[in-house]
Amino acid sequence: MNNYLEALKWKLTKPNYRKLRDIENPKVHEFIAKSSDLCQSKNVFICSDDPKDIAYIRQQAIISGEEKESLKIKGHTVHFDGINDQGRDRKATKYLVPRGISFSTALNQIDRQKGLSEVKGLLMDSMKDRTMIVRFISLGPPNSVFTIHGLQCTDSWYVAHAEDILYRPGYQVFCQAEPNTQFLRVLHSSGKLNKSMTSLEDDNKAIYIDYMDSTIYSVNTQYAGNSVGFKKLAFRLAIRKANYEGWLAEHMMIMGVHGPGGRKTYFSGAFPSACGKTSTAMLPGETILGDDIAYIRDVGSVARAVNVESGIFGIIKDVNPKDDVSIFNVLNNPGEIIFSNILVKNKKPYWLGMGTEIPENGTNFSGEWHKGKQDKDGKEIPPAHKNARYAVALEALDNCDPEIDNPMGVEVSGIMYGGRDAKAYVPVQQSFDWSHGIISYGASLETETTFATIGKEGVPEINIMSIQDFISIPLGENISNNIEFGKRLKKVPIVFGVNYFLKNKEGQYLNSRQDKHVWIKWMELRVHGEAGAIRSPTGFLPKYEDLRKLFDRVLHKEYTKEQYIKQFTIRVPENLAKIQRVQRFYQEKVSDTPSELFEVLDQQCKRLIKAKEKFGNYISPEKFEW
Ligand code: SPV
Ligand code: MN
Repeated sequence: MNNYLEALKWKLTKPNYRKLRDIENPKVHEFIAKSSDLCQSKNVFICSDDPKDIAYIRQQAIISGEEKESLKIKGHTVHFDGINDQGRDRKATKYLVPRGISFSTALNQIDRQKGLSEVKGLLMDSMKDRTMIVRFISLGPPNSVFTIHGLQCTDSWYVAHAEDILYRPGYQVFCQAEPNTQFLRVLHSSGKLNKSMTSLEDDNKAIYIDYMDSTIYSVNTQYAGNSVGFKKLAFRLAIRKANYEGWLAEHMMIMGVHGPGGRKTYFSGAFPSACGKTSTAMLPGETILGDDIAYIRDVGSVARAVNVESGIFGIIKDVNPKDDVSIFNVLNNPGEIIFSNILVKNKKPYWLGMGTEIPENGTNFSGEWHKGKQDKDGKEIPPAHKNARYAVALEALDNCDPEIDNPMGVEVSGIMYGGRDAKAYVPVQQSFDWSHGIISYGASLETETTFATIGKEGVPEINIMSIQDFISIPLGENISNNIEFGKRLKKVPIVFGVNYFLKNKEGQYLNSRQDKHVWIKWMELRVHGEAGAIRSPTGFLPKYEDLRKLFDRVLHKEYTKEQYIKQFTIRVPENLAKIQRVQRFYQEKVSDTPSELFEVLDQQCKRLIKAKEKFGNYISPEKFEW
């Protein structure tokens, strides 16, 4: 028996001791023992993959009050986060870096020693009268080339329960692994709690990433994006690992798109939070394999992808019976779901944009709520938070893709990038080649901040490949890794740029939410060479006739030439201004930008200027047809 296991013995019941003893990796014992010692937990619960352990966690989440069984439908519970803990907290999230290292001025970083003593100070004694729960997770399907092992210690039963819904169990994986297997570690504490069981000291929130030790510390927060370690926290470490090993860890959904003759073609897509990623993956008639994080590897010179997770932590705002049939049904039927930050009234959940009238009072993240209630700054509190969410297992959806646990992943034929861009990019376009797509759609992804992160909404920013917040290496390296990855493949996925948020001069959206389904079907045809395209300065555009047929077939909607021209007009000044912002960003903030990025953007500028000289500032797509 090693010393760490011995040291833990008095905090473990016999069954828990046995569970831990069956994992031979001494580093596992060490991390648990040191975490428990730092946080001074009263005892330690080791969660195996046994359904009894999982049921115990769920029950404790309710007994502790972190979740409430205040909803009528069986299996549904509600969790509330504190009023200042309703999204991913960028300010509180920092990379611990050794002295002399700098990733980019675009990232939050802190001297490693200083950060470690700060966060350990906050964690010290935080679990004094609580149980520390230990969860083992397999990121990606177990026993596959994609698998990464994860271990989290937390004092939140809610976090431990959410992990059960969102991730694949990993206890057996740890038991079977070699004693020296590498794994990611997360230590989380909700910190002091108030009467409603939400983190009290949110001013002292800290989410620190120690990449040197593959460890993440998170304290004084409960919002899942800051506390469920296998979501964005482990993702930050995975991006780093992927970069060094030559594969990709991406903020991407994965979906199977159904084409003519019953064929299915897989696409992955990167969108910043609250920009349509989940709703794309869930399109009716298609299959969803993942909605948030993908690992993509070169397997036999082909890009293959797995979903790192097995559940969805989805935005519930605007989920309505018309646009989101499948998930709306899931949310209204028995089954295990954790709702967070919604409004509860008469045992029913309510959220913004659900298509039903919302009551004027009830219980929400602010406690007892009534219309007109204000926060301490005099701001009106909405009935449900915009970033209210649901956590549900993917297998609850009737269109969950059957390949979800395939250890080889699925072959990715197309990759899409999309942000909130009101002005420049057309709704869908295909890149000229891999590098052009990675650079002018992925690395140039511009968007507006949304409610999914704490802070002001609607602020335009560059969000490289939609993973700006998670890149834990010099930013230029990440772009080079992407470019090189595609260049090594024999069968290169086609890269598309999409934009669901294009507006006219009057500020109205030019597309409806359903239109994305047509863009997806067009991409599927393009992958198989079954739709034409027009070569524009920014990429290949769809032809009107192809879209007209698809609108008719997919949405039973008439699609006029006028709509097409408005949506696919190349807006030269807006495109040039966008490129300039992107160039400036890389010149000022990313000292290791690969020269190819500037070359590709330069060529795009030249093409735009040439087109402008010939056709003017706003160019109908038909002008490029010949
Ligand atoms: C997102 O906001 O991109 C999410 C939820 O997927 S979070 O866990 O907060 O990252
Ligand atoms: Mn996400």
